[in-house]
Amino acid sequence: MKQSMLVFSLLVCMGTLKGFGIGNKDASRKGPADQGPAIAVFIPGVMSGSPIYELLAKGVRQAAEEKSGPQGTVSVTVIEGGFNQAEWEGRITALAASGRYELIVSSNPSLPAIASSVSAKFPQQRFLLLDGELAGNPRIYTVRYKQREQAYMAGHIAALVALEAAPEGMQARRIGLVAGQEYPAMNEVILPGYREGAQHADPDCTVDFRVLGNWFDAGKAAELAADMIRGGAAVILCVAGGANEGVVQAAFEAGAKVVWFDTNGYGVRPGTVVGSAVLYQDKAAYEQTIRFLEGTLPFGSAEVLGVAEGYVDFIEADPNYQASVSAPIREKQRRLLEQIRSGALHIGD
Ligand code: RBF
Repeated sequence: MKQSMLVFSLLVCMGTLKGFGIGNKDASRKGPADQGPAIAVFIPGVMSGSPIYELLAKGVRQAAEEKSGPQGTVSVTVIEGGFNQAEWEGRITALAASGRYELIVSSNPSLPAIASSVSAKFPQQRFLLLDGELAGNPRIYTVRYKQREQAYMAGHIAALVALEAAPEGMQARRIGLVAGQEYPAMNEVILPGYREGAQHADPDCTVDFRVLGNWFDAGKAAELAADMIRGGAAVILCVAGGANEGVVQAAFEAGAKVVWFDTNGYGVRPGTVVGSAVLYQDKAAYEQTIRFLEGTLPFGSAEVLGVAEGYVDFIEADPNYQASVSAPIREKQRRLLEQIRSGALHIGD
């Protein structure tokens, strides 16, 4: 009796795995027979206030819901890794060592190196990593975004708004960028892309770049932003996670403007946020999780997605954008976007 029960549950397990198409799995790693695959979403930081992480969890959850049904439930566990980056590898190692998750999903440029190191110790563990790049590890699949395009669009709108706000004849136009920390994608892609986009709109525009040193201190971010505004920055792009709200508050108080990154931020402070250069990370997370559950995610490869592929964009269709940005600026921004979307303007990687 006991043995036939065991055989029965093994068969159900195998059926479940087959139904999800994720194939060559070790059935002993499964939970109860009615359970489908288990996915861990590791947030390198905290979710609240970090648009890119909110989108990640949303996309994975949506895929899991869609793929749950009579054949089993896909479970999603979201784990916040906190702001101590030295602890992330240990936390991910523990997730892999538990053997509970068919897939660990995460997002940020530092994750591929961490996952590689964990992968060497737990070679059965598979990873889906967004906002990072690594090819050649047969257990890791990555998606990176063309953030030079995203930053270029942000810089273009920022410079146009700063130019319009500048007093007649004023020579030195300035915009700002507040980053949570310095990292290669920031220093080599986002900052230069922002500057290039700005100078496309106004060749005399300069960028005041400041680094906060963390992804949460809104008070310090507000002080930084206020100082930048006093120094002449009329528009500031914020890429500082939970600290972004400090930048918005300082800009609001001083009558300056903000450009938002990753999600549609016009509603954060209508009239102060004048641009939203976004990533469709929810869409990427959803699609890649679906591919994993269907057994078609090509582990070992690295994809790079931008405007042409439909994962990087600038939001124009928002009443707050239309209300807070003048028609001539919106027209110039529209023309730039058209050039990027059509491929007439190639921004590179
Ligand atoms: N972006 C956030 O919005 N919140 C974070 O907590 C955060 N932490 C990061 C930690 C590291 C080590 C690195 C390299 C990047 C981090 N980012 C964070 C930036 C994120 O990867 C991305 O560049 C920005 O969200 C812009 O798309």
